[in-house]
Amino acid sequence: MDPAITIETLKKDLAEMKSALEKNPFEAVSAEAQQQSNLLNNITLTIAITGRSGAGKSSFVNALRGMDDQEKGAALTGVTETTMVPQEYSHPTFPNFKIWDLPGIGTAKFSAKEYLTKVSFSNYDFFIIVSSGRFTEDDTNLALEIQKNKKKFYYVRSKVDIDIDNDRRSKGIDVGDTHEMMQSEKETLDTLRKESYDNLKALGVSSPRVFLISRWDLSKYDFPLLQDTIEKEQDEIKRDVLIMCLPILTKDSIKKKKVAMESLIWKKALVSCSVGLIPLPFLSLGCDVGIVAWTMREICKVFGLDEDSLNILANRVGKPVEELKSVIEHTPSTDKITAEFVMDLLKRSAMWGAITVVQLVLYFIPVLGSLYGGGSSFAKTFCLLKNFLENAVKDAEKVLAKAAEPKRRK
Ligand SMILES: Nc1nc2c(ncn2[C@@H]2O[C@H](COP(=O)(O)OP(=O)(O)O)[C@@H](O)[C@H]2O)c(=O)[nH]1
Ligand SMILES: [Mg+2]
Repeated sequence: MDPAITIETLKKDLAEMKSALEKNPFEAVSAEAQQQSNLLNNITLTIAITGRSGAGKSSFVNALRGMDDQEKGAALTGVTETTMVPQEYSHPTFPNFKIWDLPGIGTAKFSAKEYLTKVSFSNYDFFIIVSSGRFTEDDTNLALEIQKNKKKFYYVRSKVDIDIDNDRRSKGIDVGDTHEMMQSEKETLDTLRKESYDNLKALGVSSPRVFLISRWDLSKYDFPLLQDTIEKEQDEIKRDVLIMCLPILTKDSIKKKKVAMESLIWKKALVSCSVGLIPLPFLSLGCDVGIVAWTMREICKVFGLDEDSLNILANRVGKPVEELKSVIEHTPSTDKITAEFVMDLLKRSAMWGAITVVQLVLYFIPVLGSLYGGGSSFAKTFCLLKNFLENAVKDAEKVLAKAAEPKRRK
């Protein structure tokens, strides 16, 4: 594994940790790091998708999980709902990220209040109300009730790709005419925005906010804005979980994941090296190599580089998984990332254990000297994880580009 970080960047990378340690005593930061370092296992994020039957709820559930509708374990789409039973769908690689496919509110004639009780509203972090056409009184009554219960909700207008296509056809625009196509798409989106706004206004909503999406391409239209909006309205921990778990759609989503992981790895490194404070098993070379290997596998999952994520992506884009794997240069497959693998890296990582790096870390954050190994284990572990992250980012970008390439004709 080639070093992808330099000493110059190290200082910047440790800034968050330094500022946390300036504000609070080391023990408090360490305890918080312990709690947060395992956020992908400890924190549950639960989203509820609701709306009329046929609105596109189940399809959206699958899209949020990065899945095709035909994937094993995918929510069934195109079926009429007959029961009032909410269905839970976990993320394929992060089981604590749960998306609930709720029955359409119009399925049985309940009031919004009865409906929310029936679907156990308190279980969800927020609601997404989906409609493929006009929103109805059922939708707005539900939103009001959600608000009364101090939860957040977001209106989503689905299937905008169909509206765009219909408008293009009715205007007689040729698909080869990129300029005309883009112009027509913009007009359709403007019309839909105005229509949804007026529609909700007429139903008594004071300042409606509607996000236009297509299940077939979450990187387009308003999905990125929806994601940003939800993230801003979540607390820091849940926001990071959301960022880590949502599918990689663009280079920007890779960037966000990187930032979220950066704030996680110093905590992981601290926990793995806090052996002077808390005795831990599996110790070798001054840090808990088990935690380090686990973190590396987590990084792979967050960046979609593990076997399961790659298979799901291959299925979604209709390409052989080997084609996607062929561009991964730096990240080993997750089954190879074991404690032995980490030990081997630590032994070979001369530069990261170098006196200059340790001195820099200690000069910057002196309290780390109280850790087992006088800070050198921390410096090594942190650099190792940071390096792994940088490499995973590079590979994730290549996989994203490969997945987006047009399919080869047979
Ligand atoms: N073109 C297009 N079709 C969609 C979209 N979302 C859902 N559909 C289709 O609409 C139909 C109903 O979707 P489904 O997810 O089963 O709706 P639900 O009853 O609300 O769960 C299915 O045939 C989906 O394939 C979308 O964004 N674009
Ligand atoms: Mg459904």
